[in-house]
Amino acid sequence: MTQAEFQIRGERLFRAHESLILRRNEPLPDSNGWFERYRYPVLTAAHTPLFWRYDLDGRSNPFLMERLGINAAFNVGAMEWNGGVVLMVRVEGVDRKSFFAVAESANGIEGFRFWDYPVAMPEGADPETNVYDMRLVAHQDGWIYGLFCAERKDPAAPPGDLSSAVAQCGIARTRDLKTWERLDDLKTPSAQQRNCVLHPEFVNGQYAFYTRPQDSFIEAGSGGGIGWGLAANMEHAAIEKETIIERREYHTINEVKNGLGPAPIKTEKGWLHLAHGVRNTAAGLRYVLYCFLCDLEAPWRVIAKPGGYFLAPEGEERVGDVSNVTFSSGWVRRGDEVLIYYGASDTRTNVAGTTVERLLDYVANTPPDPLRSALCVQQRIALIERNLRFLGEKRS
Ligand code: BGC
Ligand code: BMA
Repeated sequence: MTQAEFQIRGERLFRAHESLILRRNEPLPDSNGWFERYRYPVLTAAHTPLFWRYDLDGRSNPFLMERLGINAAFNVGAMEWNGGVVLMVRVEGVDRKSFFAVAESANGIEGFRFWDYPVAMPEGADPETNVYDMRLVAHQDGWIYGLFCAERKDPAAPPGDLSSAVAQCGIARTRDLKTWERLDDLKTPSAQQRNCVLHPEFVNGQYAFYTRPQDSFIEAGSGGGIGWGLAANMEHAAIEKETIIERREYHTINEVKNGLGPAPIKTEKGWLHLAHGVRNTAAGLRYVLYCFLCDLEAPWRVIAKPGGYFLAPEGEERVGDVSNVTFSSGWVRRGDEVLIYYGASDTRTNVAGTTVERLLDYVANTPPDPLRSALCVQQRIALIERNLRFLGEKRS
């Protein structure tokens, strides 16, 4: 490659990257009233800075090739930051290892730009192989906590098994999202943990956690669903008693697994939750998002839970490294507005917009899953009768 060609290729790369970041986003025409999806993903692998991937020096990289490729940018934590929005992104290299990096935008729907450096998360005494899916929580105690999955190869796996792992909840805290203090992994009565989330307020003077106990790496097994437990401190957080507050059910959207998404949003009607539910199919696992509401004073008590999913993979979201997956670990409340960030098929990050008022109406007035076809038909007939009566009255 001549110097001139190198130059032209470089300029083209930078122009394309900049126009991707400056691309305007727009809400898609309303679907069913629960939320509006935005047209474009807010983050993809291509959004990561070119200087994270290329060696930009023609002497050491005469072909201007990528030296450290990025595979995906998904499953983000989220919070407000200086009047804008920051996402704590699960960035995955082409080597399959994930790490965390902050991307910031003024309005939360477009213009996300990564900070110059990814997070250099300190390792603990027993270094993990992979970290992913951080939930960011600005806690009442003044710290910003990141809870994430820390995954290590299962030491008990037989020699030929290079897949079995042990998943635990890693914990770190920061004030500026740049310097992180690593704390002990969360201790619970369960063999493994994924999808642990810190409740933003003290409960009875203690730190409160949502957990997701599991027997082994993939199977939730006897781990019946989303758990709840208290810990006296964060430095050596240990939950002695883990109670299941949101159970998996046969033949529902979360029959195989479920887990909390982001930390709940506090409203006057209760704590609003977004979770994921997983079922198995002949085509593999299907991950969808669902909502429920918990009591304001007793956050471990579910008081409303609409039947079925809230958001499921659609269109190109359905396809990616792990297809048929929507997964959320971050949302942001700005006034009445709520921006829901969700990973699509373990590849990219999308956003949907709604409001607290609409979400509260949705959780309060969407009928629960009656768990049997016959009862589902009755539920629907009740709606049809009400509507036909109403339409008849309107006509006469
Ligand atoms: C992957 C996660 C996945 C988990 C369970 C991990 O190795 O990194 O994305 O959720 O396995 O399948
Ligand atoms: C999980 C999660 C996610 C991922 C999903 C689908 O268990 O923790 O990281 O999106 O599997 O692969």
